[in-house]
Amino acid sequence: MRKFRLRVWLWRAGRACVAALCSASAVFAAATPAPFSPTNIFAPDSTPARSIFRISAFVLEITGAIFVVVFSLLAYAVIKYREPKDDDGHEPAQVYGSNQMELAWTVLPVLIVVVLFLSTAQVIHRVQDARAPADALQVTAVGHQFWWEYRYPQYNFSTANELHVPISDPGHAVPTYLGLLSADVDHSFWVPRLAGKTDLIPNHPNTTWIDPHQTGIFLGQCAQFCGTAHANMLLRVYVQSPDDFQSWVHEQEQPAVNDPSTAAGRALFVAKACFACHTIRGTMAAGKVGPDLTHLMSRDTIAAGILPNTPENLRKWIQDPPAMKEGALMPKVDMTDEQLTQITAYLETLK
Ligand code: HEC
Ligand SMILES: [Cu+2]
Repeated sequence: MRKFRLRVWLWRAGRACVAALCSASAVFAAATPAPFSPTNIFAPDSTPARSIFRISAFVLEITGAIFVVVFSLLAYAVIKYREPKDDDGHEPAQVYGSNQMELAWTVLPVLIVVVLFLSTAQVIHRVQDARAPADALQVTAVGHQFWWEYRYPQYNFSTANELHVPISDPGHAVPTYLGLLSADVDHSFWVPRLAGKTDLIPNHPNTTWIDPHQTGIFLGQCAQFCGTAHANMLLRVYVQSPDDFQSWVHEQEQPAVNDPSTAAGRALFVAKACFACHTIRGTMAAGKVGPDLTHLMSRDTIAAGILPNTPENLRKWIQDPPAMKEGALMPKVDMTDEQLTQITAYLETLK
Protein backbone atom coordinates (compact mmCIF):
# COMPACT_ATOMS: atom_id res chain seq x y z
CA MET A 1 0.00 0.00 0.00
CA ARG A 2 2.81 2.42 0.92
CA LYS A 3 4.72 1.53 -2.27
CA PHE A 4 1.61 2.29 -4.30
CA ARG A 5 1.09 5.72 -2.69
CA LEU A 6 4.76 6.52 -3.33
CA ARG A 7 4.31 5.72 -7.01
CA VAL A 8 1.24 7.96 -7.26
CA TRP A 9 3.16 10.73 -5.56
CA LEU A 10 6.14 10.38 -7.92
CA TRP A 11 3.83 10.32 -10.94
CA ARG A 12 2.11 13.53 -9.80
CA ALA A 13 5.43 15.24 -9.07
CA GLY A 14 6.73 14.25 -12.53
CA ARG A 15 3.61 15.58 -14.21
CA ALA A 16 3.93 18.89 -12.31
CA CYS A 17 7.58 19.20 -13.42
CA VAL A 18 6.71 18.59 -17.07
CA ALA A 19 3.89 21.16 -16.87
CA ALA A 20 6.24 23.72 -15.29
CA LEU A 21 8.88 23.11 -17.99
CA CYS A 22 6.25 23.46 -20.74
CA SER A 23 4.93 26.75 -19.42
CA ALA A 24 8.48 28.07 -18.86
CA SER A 25 9.40 27.30 -22.47
CA ALA A 26 6.12 28.84 -23.67
CA VAL A 27 6.98 32.05 -21.78
CA PHE A 28 10.48 31.91 -23.23
CA ALA A 29 9.17 31.42 -26.77
CA ALA A 30 6.71 34.30 -26.34
CA ALA A 31 9.51 36.54 -25.07
CA THR A 32 11.65 35.82 -28.14
CA PRO A 33 9.34 36.15 -31.14
CA ALA A 34 10.73 35.72 -34.64
CA PRO A 35 12.11 37.97 -36.06
CA PHE A 36 14.40 38.12 -33.08
CA SER A 37 14.68 41.19 -30.89
CA PRO A 38 17.56 43.40 -32.08
CA THR A 39 19.42 42.80 -28.83
CA ASN A 40 18.74 39.07 -28.50
CA ILE A 41 21.78 37.33 -26.98
CA PHE A 42 20.42 34.03 -28.35
CA ALA A 43 20.73 35.24 -31.96
CA PRO A 44 24.46 35.97 -32.39
CA ASP A 45 25.55 37.18 -35.82
CA SER A 46 29.29 37.76 -35.50
CA THR A 47 32.16 35.45 -34.45
CA PRO A 48 32.82 36.82 -30.93
CA ALA A 49 29.10 36.82 -30.07
CA ARG A 50 28.71 33.32 -31.50
CA SER A 51 31.67 31.97 -29.48
CA ILE A 52 30.23 33.46 -26.29
CA PHE A 53 26.78 32.07 -27.08
CA ARG A 54 28.21 28.56 -27.69
CA ILE A 55 30.28 28.50 -24.51
CA SER A 56 27.35 29.71 -22.42
CA ALA A 57 25.08 27.05 -23.94
CA PHE A 58 27.75 24.43 -23.16
CA VAL A 59 28.08 25.63 -19.54
CA LEU A 60 24.30 25.65 -19.22
CA GLU A 61 24.07 22.07 -20.53
CA ILE A 62 26.67 20.78 -18.06
CA THR A 63 25.29 22.66 -15.08
CA GLY A 64 21.74 21.68 -16.16
CA ALA A 65 22.76 18.00 -16.19
CA ILE A 66 24.32 18.39 -12.72
CA PHE A 67 21.12 20.02 -11.50
CA VAL A 68 18.94 17.21 -12.85
CA VAL A 69 21.15 14.47 -11.34
CA VAL A 70 21.49 16.15 -7.92
CA PHE A 71 17.84 17.12 -7.74
CA SER A 72 16.67 13.61 -8.72
CA LEU A 73 18.91 11.97 -6.12
CA LEU A 74 17.72 14.45 -3.53
CA ALA A 75 14.04 13.90 -4.37
CA TYR A 76 14.60 10.14 -4.32
CA ALA A 77 16.30 10.27 -0.91
CA VAL A 78 13.70 12.59 0.59
CA ILE A 79 10.83 10.39 -0.52
CA LYS A 80 12.34 6.96 -0.09
CA TYR A 81 13.85 7.65 3.35
CA ARG A 82 11.09 9.81 4.79
CA GLU A 83 10.05 9.03 8.39
CA PRO A 84 8.00 5.83 8.44
CA LYS A 85 4.73 5.72 10.47
CA ASP A 86 6.10 3.02 12.73
CA ASP A 87 9.45 4.76 13.34
CA ASP A 88 11.07 3.40 16.49
CA GLY A 89 13.47 6.34 16.94
CA HIS A 90 16.56 4.26 16.11
CA GLU A 91 19.48 6.01 14.40
CA PRO A 92 19.90 4.55 10.87
CA ALA A 93 23.17 2.87 9.82
CA GLN A 94 25.99 5.44 9.41
CA VAL A 95 28.57 5.19 6.60
CA TYR A 96 32.10 6.50 7.30
CA GLY A 97 35.24 6.62 5.19
CA SER A 98 34.04 5.08 1.95
CA ASN A 99 37.05 5.66 -0.30
CA GLN A 100 35.02 4.97 -3.41
CA MET A 101 32.43 7.62 -2.62
CA GLU A 102 34.93 10.21 -1.45
CA LEU A 103 37.00 9.73 -4.60
CA ALA A 104 33.90 9.96 -6.79
CA TRP A 105 32.68 13.24 -5.35
CA THR A 106 36.16 14.77 -5.44
CA VAL A 107 37.45 13.63 -8.82
CA LEU A 108 34.23 14.13 -10.78
CA PRO A 109 33.69 17.82 -9.82
CA VAL A 110 37.39 18.57 -10.39
CA LEU A 111 37.14 17.06 -13.89
CA ILE A 112 34.01 19.08 -14.63
CA VAL A 113 35.64 22.32 -13.45
CA VAL A 114 38.78 21.59 -15.54
CA VAL A 115 36.66 21.03 -18.65
CA LEU A 116 34.71 24.26 -18.04
CA PHE A 117 37.92 26.19 -17.35
CA LEU A 118 39.73 24.96 -20.47
CA SER A 119 36.82 25.58 -22.81
CA THR A 120 36.27 29.09 -21.38
CA ALA A 121 39.98 29.93 -21.61
CA GLN A 122 39.98 28.77 -25.23
CA VAL A 123 37.08 31.09 -26.13
CA ILE A 124 38.67 34.04 -24.29
CA HIS A 125 41.91 33.43 -26.20
CA ARG A 126 40.12 33.15 -29.56
CA VAL A 127 38.17 36.37 -29.01
CA GLN A 128 40.77 38.54 -27.27
CA ASP A 129 43.96 37.50 -29.04
CA ALA A 130 42.62 37.57 -32.60
CA ARG A 131 44.97 39.54 -34.88
CA ALA A 132 43.48 42.12 -37.23
CA PRO A 133 44.04 41.13 -40.88
CA ALA A 134 45.66 43.82 -43.03
CA ASP A 135 42.40 44.83 -44.73
CA ALA A 136 40.38 45.04 -41.51
CA LEU A 137 38.47 48.26 -40.90
CA GLN A 138 39.87 50.22 -37.95
CA VAL A 139 37.54 52.39 -35.91
CA THR A 140 38.25 54.22 -32.67
CA ALA A 141 35.18 54.46 -30.46
CA VAL A 142 35.29 57.10 -27.74
CA GLY A 143 32.73 57.04 -24.96
CA HIS A 144 31.50 60.45 -23.82
CA GLN A 145 28.86 61.36 -21.26
CA PHE A 146 26.37 60.53 -22.97
CA TRP A 147 27.13 59.75 -26.59
CA TRP A 148 29.55 57.82 -28.83
CA GLU A 149 32.26 59.24 -31.04
CA TYR A 150 33.49 57.07 -33.93
CA ARG A 151 36.77 57.99 -35.60
CA TYR A 152 37.79 56.35 -38.87
CA PRO A 153 41.61 56.83 -38.89
CA GLN A 154 41.98 55.13 -42.31
CA TYR A 155 39.65 57.76 -43.82
CA ASN A 156 40.18 60.88 -41.72
CA PHE A 157 36.68 61.67 -40.58
CA SER A 158 34.68 61.08 -37.47
CA THR A 159 31.00 60.67 -36.80
CA ALA A 160 28.73 60.07 -33.82
CA ASN A 161 26.36 57.47 -32.41
CA GLU A 162 25.78 55.51 -35.63
CA LEU A 163 28.66 53.17 -36.40
CA HIS A 164 28.82 52.06 -40.05
CA VAL A 165 30.77 48.91 -40.91
CA PRO A 166 30.93 46.62 -43.94
CA ILE A 167 29.49 43.11 -43.89
CA SER A 168 32.07 40.39 -43.31
CA ASP A 169 30.79 37.34 -45.12
CA PRO A 170 32.78 34.10 -44.75
CA GLY A 171 33.88 34.26 -48.41
CA HIS A 172 35.42 37.69 -47.93
CA ALA A 173 36.09 38.46 -44.27
CA VAL A 174 36.38 42.18 -43.49
CA PRO A 175 36.23 42.36 -39.68
CA THR A 176 36.07 45.70 -37.89
CA TYR A 177 38.58 46.27 -35.11
CA LEU A 178 37.53 48.80 -32.52
CA GLY A 179 39.90 50.73 -30.29
CA LEU A 180 37.94 51.76 -27.20
CA LEU A 181 38.72 55.00 -25.36
CA SER A 182 36.90 57.18 -22.89
CA ALA A 183 36.79 60.98 -22.67
CA ASP A 184 35.53 61.00 -19.10
CA VAL A 185 34.27 58.03 -17.06
CA ASP A 186 33.81 54.28 -17.55
CA HIS A 187 31.47 53.25 -20.35
CA SER A 188 30.90 49.84 -21.88
CA PHE A 189 30.43 48.91 -25.53
CA TRP A 190 27.78 46.21 -25.82
CA VAL A 191 25.99 45.21 -28.99
CA PRO A 192 24.77 41.77 -27.85
CA ARG A 193 24.36 40.19 -31.31
CA LEU A 194 27.87 41.20 -32.37
CA ALA A 195 30.23 40.84 -29.38
CA GLY A 196 30.49 40.68 -25.62
CA LYS A 197 30.80 43.76 -23.42
CA THR A 198 34.09 45.65 -23.37
CA ASP A 199 34.65 48.64 -21.13
CA LEU A 200 35.94 52.02 -22.28
CA ILE A 201 38.18 53.09 -19.43
CA PRO A 202 39.90 56.52 -19.15
CA ASN A 203 43.65 56.19 -19.80
CA HIS A 204 43.40 52.47 -20.50
CA PRO A 205 42.86 51.72 -24.22
CA ASN A 206 40.85 48.55 -24.84
CA THR A 207 39.98 46.73 -28.05
CA THR A 208 37.21 44.55 -29.40
CA TRP A 209 36.19 43.33 -32.84
CA ILE A 210 33.13 42.35 -34.82
CA ASP A 211 32.59 40.57 -38.15
CA PRO A 212 28.83 40.77 -38.84
CA HIS A 213 27.60 38.17 -41.32
CA GLN A 214 24.40 40.01 -42.26
CA THR A 215 23.51 43.53 -43.32
CA GLY A 216 21.10 45.49 -41.13
CA ILE A 217 20.96 47.55 -37.97
CA PHE A 218 22.26 46.05 -34.73
CA LEU A 219 21.34 47.77 -31.50
CA GLY A 220 23.05 48.00 -28.15
CA GLN A 221 23.43 50.09 -25.07
CA CYS A 222 26.17 51.54 -22.88
CA ALA A 223 26.51 48.78 -20.32
CA GLN A 224 28.41 50.51 -17.55
CA PHE A 225 26.71 53.13 -15.38
CA CYS A 226 28.26 56.43 -16.46
CA GLY A 227 25.94 59.10 -15.05
CA THR A 228 22.43 60.53 -15.26
CA ALA A 229 21.79 59.83 -18.95
CA HIS A 230 23.53 56.43 -19.00
CA ALA A 231 20.32 54.64 -19.96
CA ASN A 232 19.93 57.02 -22.92
CA MET A 233 23.34 56.26 -24.38
CA LEU A 234 22.27 53.84 -27.09
CA LEU A 235 24.40 52.04 -29.65
CA ARG A 236 23.50 51.64 -33.32
CA VAL A 237 25.63 49.58 -35.71
CA TYR A 238 24.78 49.80 -39.43
CA VAL A 239 26.14 46.78 -41.31
CA GLN A 240 26.28 47.55 -45.03
CA SER A 241 27.19 45.79 -48.26
CA PRO A 242 30.73 46.69 -49.44
CA ASP A 243 29.34 49.09 -52.09
CA ASP A 244 26.95 50.84 -49.70
CA PHE A 245 29.70 51.15 -47.13
CA GLN A 246 32.12 52.67 -49.65
CA SER A 247 29.59 55.25 -50.79
CA TRP A 248 28.81 56.12 -47.17
CA VAL A 249 32.57 56.61 -46.54
CA HIS A 250 32.82 58.76 -49.65
CA GLU A 251 29.98 61.03 -48.44
CA GLN A 252 31.45 61.32 -44.95
CA GLU A 253 34.84 62.35 -46.31
CA GLN A 254 33.38 65.44 -47.98
CA PRO A 255 33.52 68.77 -46.13
CA ALA A 256 30.22 70.27 -45.02
CA VAL A 257 27.76 71.63 -47.58
CA ASN A 258 27.91 75.43 -47.69
CA ASP A 259 24.46 76.61 -48.68
CA PRO A 260 24.47 80.47 -48.94
CA SER A 261 20.72 80.63 -48.27
CA THR A 262 21.35 79.59 -44.64
CA ALA A 263 24.22 82.03 -43.96
CA ALA A 264 22.28 83.57 -41.05
CA GLY A 265 22.08 80.22 -39.25
CA ARG A 266 25.71 79.56 -39.98
CA ALA A 267 26.70 82.88 -38.40
CA LEU A 268 24.57 82.08 -35.37
CA PHE A 269 26.40 78.77 -34.97
CA VAL A 270 29.46 80.89 -34.21
CA ALA A 271 27.70 83.73 -32.38
CA LYS A 272 25.93 81.33 -30.02
CA ALA A 273 29.18 79.47 -29.21
CA CYS A 274 28.00 76.17 -30.70
CA PHE A 275 31.33 76.02 -32.56
CA ALA A 276 33.20 75.74 -29.27
CA CYS A 277 31.81 72.23 -28.74
CA HIS A 278 31.04 70.97 -32.26
CA THR A 279 33.07 70.36 -35.40
CA ILE A 280 31.69 71.17 -38.86
CA ARG A 281 34.50 70.36 -41.29
CA GLY A 282 35.04 73.13 -43.82
CA THR A 283 34.03 75.85 -41.35
CA MET A 284 35.85 77.36 -38.38
CA ALA A 285 33.87 75.10 -36.01
CA ALA A 286 36.32 72.56 -34.59
CA GLY A 287 35.01 71.87 -31.07
CA LYS A 288 35.49 68.36 -29.66
CA VAL A 289 33.12 68.32 -26.68
CA GLY A 290 30.00 67.29 -28.64
CA PRO A 291 29.28 65.18 -31.76
CA ASP A 292 30.77 66.10 -35.16
CA LEU A 293 27.93 67.75 -37.10
CA THR A 294 29.57 67.84 -40.58
CA HIS A 295 27.07 65.28 -41.90
CA LEU A 296 24.43 65.50 -39.20
CA MET A 297 21.60 64.88 -41.67
CA SER A 298 23.11 61.56 -42.77
CA ARG A 299 22.14 60.18 -39.36
CA ASP A 300 18.76 58.59 -38.56
CA THR A 301 18.82 59.65 -34.92
CA ILE A 302 20.19 62.35 -32.63
CA ALA A 303 21.13 62.41 -28.94
CA ALA A 304 22.71 58.92 -28.94
CA GLY A 305 19.88 57.06 -30.60
CA ILE A 306 16.99 58.29 -28.47
CA LEU A 307 15.33 60.72 -30.92
CA PRO A 308 14.53 60.27 -34.63
CA ASN A 309 16.41 62.94 -36.58
CA THR A 310 13.38 64.98 -37.71
CA PRO A 311 13.32 68.81 -38.18
CA GLU A 312 10.91 69.06 -35.25
CA ASN A 313 13.13 67.04 -32.87
CA LEU A 314 16.22 68.92 -34.01
CA ARG A 315 14.57 72.25 -33.21
CA LYS A 316 13.34 71.06 -29.80
CA TRP A 317 16.77 69.64 -29.03
CA ILE A 318 18.59 72.91 -29.76
CA GLN A 319 15.95 74.82 -27.80
CA ASP A 320 16.45 72.83 -24.60
CA PRO A 321 18.66 69.68 -24.69
CA PRO A 322 18.26 68.60 -21.02
CA ALA A 323 14.46 68.75 -21.47
CA MET A 324 14.76 66.20 -24.30
CA LYS A 325 17.36 64.04 -22.54
CA GLU A 326 17.63 64.37 -18.79
CA GLY A 327 21.23 65.02 -17.78
CA ALA A 328 22.52 65.80 -21.30
CA LEU A 329 25.73 67.84 -21.17
CA MET A 330 24.78 70.24 -23.96
CA PRO A 331 23.63 73.46 -22.28
CA LYS A 332 20.42 75.27 -23.06
CA VAL A 333 21.41 78.31 -25.15
CA ASP A 334 19.06 81.33 -25.11
CA MET A 335 17.67 82.15 -28.54
CA THR A 336 14.70 83.90 -30.08
CA ASP A 337 12.26 81.80 -32.10
CA GLU A 338 13.62 83.32 -35.29
CA GLN A 339 17.22 82.47 -34.38
CA LEU A 340 16.15 78.94 -33.53
CA THR A 341 14.49 78.59 -36.93
CA GLN A 342 17.60 79.93 -38.67
CA ILE A 343 20.07 77.69 -36.86
CA THR A 344 17.87 74.62 -37.39
CA ALA A 345 17.56 75.45 -41.09
CA TYR A 346 21.34 75.68 -41.32
CA LEU A 347 21.88 72.32 -39.59
CA GLU A 348 19.32 70.75 -41.96
CA THR A 349 21.59 71.54 -44.92
CA LEU A 350 24.41 69.43 -43.41
CA LYS A 351 23.64 66.35 -45.50
C1 HEC B 1 29.22 72.92 -23.92
C2 HEC B 1 29.29 72.26 -25.18
C3 HEC B 1 28.16 72.39 -26.16
C4 HEC B 1 27.65 73.54 -26.71
C5 HEC B 1 28.02 74.99 -26.39
C6 HEC B 1 26.69 73.11 -27.69
N1 HEC B 1 26.61 71.75 -27.72
FE1 HEC B 1 25.47 70.66 -28.99
N2 HEC B 1 26.01 68.97 -28.00
C7 HEC B 1 26.92 68.92 -26.97
C8 HEC B 1 26.93 67.57 -26.45
C9 HEC B 1 27.78 67.07 -25.29
C10 HEC B 1 26.03 66.83 -27.23
C11 HEC B 1 25.67 65.34 -27.05
C12 HEC B 1 24.49 65.23 -26.12
C13 HEC B 1 24.04 63.81 -25.87
O1 HEC B 1 23.67 63.12 -26.83
O2 HEC B 1 24.03 63.41 -24.70
C14 HEC B 1 25.48 67.73 -28.21
C15 HEC B 1 24.57 67.36 -29.19
C16 HEC B 1 24.13 68.22 -30.21
C17 HEC B 1 23.33 67.79 -31.33
C18 HEC B 1 22.89 66.37 -31.63
C19 HEC B 1 23.96 65.68 -32.41
C20 HEC B 1 23.77 64.18 -32.56
O3 HEC B 1 24.19 63.65 -33.60
O4 HEC B 1 23.25 63.56 -31.64
C21 HEC B 1 23.10 68.90 -32.07
C22 HEC B 1 22.31 68.99 -33.37
C23 HEC B 1 23.73 70.01 -31.40
N3 HEC B 1 24.37 69.54 -30.28
C24 HEC B 1 23.68 71.33 -31.83
C25 HEC B 1 24.18 72.40 -31.10
C26 HEC B 1 23.91 73.79 -31.41
C27 HEC B 1 23.08 74.30 -32.58
C28 HEC B 1 24.54 74.54 -30.46
C29 HEC B 1 24.55 76.05 -30.29
C30 HEC B 1 23.27 76.65 -30.01
C31 HEC B 1 25.21 73.61 -29.56
N4 HEC B 1 24.96 72.33 -29.97
C32 HEC B 1 25.97 73.99 -28.47
C33 HEC B 1 27.68 69.94 -26.48
C34 HEC B 1 27.47 71.27 -26.80
CU1 LIG C 1 28.07 55.38 -20.94
